[in-house]
Amino acid sequence: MPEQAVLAIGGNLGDRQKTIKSAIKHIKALEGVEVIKKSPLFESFAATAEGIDEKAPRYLNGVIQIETVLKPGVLLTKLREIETSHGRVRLERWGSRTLDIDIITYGNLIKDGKRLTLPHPRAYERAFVVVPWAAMDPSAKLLGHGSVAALAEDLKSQVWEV
Ligand code: A4P
Ligand code: MG
Repeated sequence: MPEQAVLAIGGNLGDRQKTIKSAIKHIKALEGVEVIKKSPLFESFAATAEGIDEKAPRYLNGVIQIETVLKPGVLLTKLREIETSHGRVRLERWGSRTLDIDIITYGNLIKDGKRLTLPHPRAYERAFVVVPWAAMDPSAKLLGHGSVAALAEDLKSQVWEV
């Protein structure tokens, strides 16, 4: 049975909009994955290990809803390949990047593994995830945190539509 999953896509280096569009195209092209819905894109200041950095390049972020027959670990591997083919290099955690694709939810799966934690442990507190998600799907729920629209309401001042 296919599962519904929500993916968060973002980046703060290069032509951000072009990269996100291309990433979605590559996700669509994956065998066993269908893109069901796309959010509008929102801009925000970089969240770094030291807090919000207004001087760092700004991020552009969006989310998509997919339907997939791929297992979550396989999906993560495929998404990693798409990141790499779009120039992603991993230097430091939360460092600037051309493209980051995170799995926010995968069905109702709860998992805390070495490679994969589901739902994404920081999604609920990130404006750049919940605001686009609520715009895409006003009735969405995040396991353990309830209404995504309610989470977005509290955080919406941290992001702006471009
Ligand atoms: N991993 C565990 N669970 C997941 C999941 N559900 N989806 C592991 C994707 N990956 C998951 O990821 C680090 C590790 O998380 C991987 O080994 C993977 O197996 P990464 O992509 O290599 O590094 P990262 O993205 O720097 O780390 P992380 O922890 O995913 O960072 P976040 O929390 O996603 O933050 N500011 C703005 N404005 N917009 C952003 O999009 N993104 C980040 C990254 C920081 N600041 C930002 C933004
Ligand atoms: Mg990531």
